[in-house]
Formats: sequence, structure tokens, C-alpha cells
Amino acid sequence: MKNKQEQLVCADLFQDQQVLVLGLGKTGVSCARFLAARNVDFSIMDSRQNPPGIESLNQSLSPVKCYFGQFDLNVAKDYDVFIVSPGISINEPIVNNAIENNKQVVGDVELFALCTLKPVIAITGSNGKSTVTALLGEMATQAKISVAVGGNIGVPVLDLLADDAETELYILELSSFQLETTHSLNAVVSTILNVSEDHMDRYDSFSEYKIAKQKIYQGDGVVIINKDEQQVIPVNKDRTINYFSLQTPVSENEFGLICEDGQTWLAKGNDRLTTVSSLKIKGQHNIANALAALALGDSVNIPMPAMINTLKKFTGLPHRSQWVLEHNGVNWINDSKATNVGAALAAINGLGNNKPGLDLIVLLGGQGKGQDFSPLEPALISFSRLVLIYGEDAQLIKETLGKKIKTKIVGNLAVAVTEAKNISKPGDTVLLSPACASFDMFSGFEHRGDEFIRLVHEVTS
Ligand code: UMA
Ligand code: ADP
Repeated sequence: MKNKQEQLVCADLFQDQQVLVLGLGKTGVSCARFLAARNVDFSIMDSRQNPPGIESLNQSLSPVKCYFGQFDLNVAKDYDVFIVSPGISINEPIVNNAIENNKQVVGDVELFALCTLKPVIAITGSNGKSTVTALLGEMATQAKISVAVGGNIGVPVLDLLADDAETELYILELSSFQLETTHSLNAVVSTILNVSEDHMDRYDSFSEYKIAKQKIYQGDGVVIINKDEQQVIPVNKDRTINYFSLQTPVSENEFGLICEDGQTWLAKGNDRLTTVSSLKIKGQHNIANALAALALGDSVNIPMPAMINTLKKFTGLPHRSQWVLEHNGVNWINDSKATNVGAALAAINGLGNNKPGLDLIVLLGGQGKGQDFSPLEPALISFSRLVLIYGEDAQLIKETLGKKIKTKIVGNLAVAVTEAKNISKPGDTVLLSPACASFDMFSGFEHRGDEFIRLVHEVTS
């Protein structure tokens, strides 16, 4: 049976209205499923001739009108509601035009928010989103809570609604793109884990990107703030605010670290919860991720023993500082998910600080998305012996980093892996942490990471 809000969506938003889904892909297919299940007529438009997801559309959904190959403004003018995929900028003329003509412009997360009354935990940030989302999902499962995890992590939020009746808690990873078109979310608890430059090809300025992230705080739920974050984002003081930080907690609800007798403890206020050494995920950034997950979980009363138990077992997600193999004393690490400078910096510092005197061979490159690469310089000066650079923005990266750091441009990832193999010595670590998007050469970060792993096995076998 439809709940009250769901009826509201169907009646107020869609009845007698022409609905256009912009973008197929994972989100578009989930929107199509959502609309078809509610008997709403809709059309789909995608600027690509053969958009991803076209097979699922053909196989499982009733015929809809499809406009593929371009965004046709002339066709679009007959539509009232635009459901926009996150990969399409709201500055795209077709979307901009709809906004200027007071059409409804929403994303899948907005529809989701209107269709459930169940509690939602919302997580954004430039880095660490998927790790915190997955970790918190496992904590809730360990506590026997019926939890649904999705969003930018890879499962479109509308697909989660199929089990809404049984779901007790939603945990959503939300990107700035998804937040741009979300207006009605009222998460019981939300957080911006951190903010550093990303997607600068999509935003006119860093502050525009931060404003998009800030939309996660819409509503009146609890807000979790990272006290160590330089880019402090203001939040309405009427809200309940809890904090996490890598410093000693200064109040009883704050999550942080306590150093005592040579051990570092994760703590809530003065309560020591577990030692840093008991965690399977490593690096300062992952300690911050663990504290963020604890703070989020605690604010919805996930029992602490279940959360601690999970922390001791959670080994992290693939493609995030994932150890591949050791060969002739050289460790190979796949951090393909580092698609921006902040992420690569965390991986380089994490490895370097763990092992003083480390000689890193770092593989960087791909699409730079308009980022400034200079923040990588100090860490690379401290820890790298050679930086191998490949891909679309190789020249730009070399120009930025090549003055004080030994760098070399190579043709592609395969050449980078072979070069790394040839120059590495026992005790070295070869790290793929590209600081760039992968789409110039791969279908996504998973493809790039899988290819790296394959190449590493090839050159070391
Ligand atoms: N499209 C156009 N014209 C354009 C751009 C896109 O027609 O100019 C079409 C594409 O052809 C595609 C469709 O739009 O058919 C949808 O593409 P999409 O890029 O929105 O991708 P989805 O498959 O729907 O995946 C999206 C997220 N992708 C992006 O935000 C780019 C996925 O995050 C997310 O997992 C998925 O929804 C489910 O919620 C990926 C991502 O890269 C992992 N996110 C960025 C990041 O993490 O940095 C934000
Ligand atoms: P996201 O989903 O935000 O991209 P992930 O959890 O997938 O984040 O991690 C992606 C990469 O970002 C990791 O491989 C690591 O290099 C880096 N990273 C993870 N957590 C953090 C953090 N808290 N701060 C900075 N960098 C991080």
C-alpha cells in the first residue's frame, strides 16, 4: 500500500504532467522502474546514441518514448517534470531552460525523500563517503537492524524503495551532484566528512561545490561535524550538533582519540572504545572514517558493542588503498578510487607516515577535472622516488609537480606498471593513486583498478 507521501508524489508531481527522465545509466533505469511501477507515463532523453542501461530498458520496462543522441530542447519544451541524472549538470541548457521556465527539476534522491517515512542517515564529503557508508551499513547489520544502503555508492536510491516496508534504516552516500537536485530530504543524521577540491570541471568555483554539499543539512536532524576540517561549513545553531575529530574529545558526546601508555584509543568523551591498532583499516584518514561512522551510528542508537565488533572486522572496500601483492620485496597497492587530489594525498601520507623512509613509486593521471595538483607536492617530496604520469592531463600534472619531484610521463597505465616494475627495489611500494577521474581510458575507477591488478600480476608472474 502506498504511504501518504508516496501518494503525494504521484498525485501532486506527476498527475496530468509530462515527465521526462534525463539520462539513462543506473539512475535513469531506476527512475524508469520507479515510474513504471506507479503507472506514470514518461519519456527518456540521453545525449548519447547508445546510453548505458538501454538493455535493461528494453528487457524489463513497458515501452516509453526514447530520445537518444542529443538533448533536444524543442522536444523538452513539452514536458513539465524533469528527473535529472547526477551525471548531467543543472547548468546544461536543457535543465537550465526547464528551471527558468519554472518546470519541476528533481533528482532521484528527491523522489526517494518524498516516498519514504523511514529514517535516513545521509553521508557526503569529498573523500571517505563509500568507506563510511559501507562500514556503517555493516555496523547496523551486525546490530540486527534491517538496513538498506545505497546512493552514490552504486545502488540507486529508488531501487531501495522496493523493500521499504521491511526497511528500518536507510544509509545513503550522496554526491554533490545528487544533492543539487534534492530539496525535501530530512535525514535523522547527516554529515559532510570533509571538503577538498573535486569536480572543478562541473562547478564555477570551490564555494559553489561546497554549497552543493551543504544541501545535505536541509531539514532538522542531527548534524555530525568533523572538527579537524579546515573548510568549516556553517550550520544553523538550532540543530543538535555532534563532533568527531582526531584530537582528544573535549565533551562527553564527542568522538576522538585518547593517547595513553603508548596506545591510541578511539573514544567517546572519556570512554575508551577500542584501540587504533585493533582496526583492520589503516591510515589517519581511515581512523577519521571510523570515528565518523561511530558518531553517526551512535546518534541513531546503534549499540556500541556491535559497532566496535564491526570495526575490528571491516577490511575496507576494493580499490581503496587495497594491497595487491608483494613481489621481490616490493608491495603493490591499488588506490584507483582516489579520483581527486585530496584522496591521493590521504593515501600517500597514510603510507608514508606508517613507514618512515619509505620509497614510493606513485602512478598518477587521467582526467584532472580542473583541479590544482600542487597540494600533492609536499607529500611527494617526502615520500616518493618517482612519479609516473599518464593520461589526458599528464602534461598539466608534470608542469605542476615536475619542478621539485622526479616525474616521467608514460603512454598509459600498462607502460607505467612496466616502468614501475623495472625501477623498483626491495622495500619499495608502488602505489596507483591517480588523483584523477579515469574516463579518458577506462569505464570507471573499478575498471582502472581491475586493470592495474591484472597488469601487476602480469609483470610479476
Ligand atoms: N548523460 C548524458 N549527457 C551528459 C552526461 C550524462 O546524456 O552530458 C547520460 C549518460 O549517457 C548516462 C546518464 O546520463 O546514460 C546517467 O549517467 P550518470 O553519469 O548520472 O550515471 P549513473 O549511471 O546514473 O550513475 C550515477 C552516479 N554517477 C555520477 O554521478 C556521475 C554514480 O556515481 C552512482 O553510483 C549512481 O548514479 C547511483 O546513484 C558514480 C560517480 O562517479 C560512482 N559519482 C561521482 C563521484 O563519486 O565522484 C559523483
Ligand atoms: P568516496 O566515496 O568519497 O570517493 P572512498 O571511501 O571510496 O571515498 O575512498 C576513496 C579514496 O579517498 C580512498 O582510496 C582514499 O585514498 C581516500 N580517502 C578515504 N577516506 C578519506 C578521508 N576521510 N579523508 C581523505 N581521503 C580519504
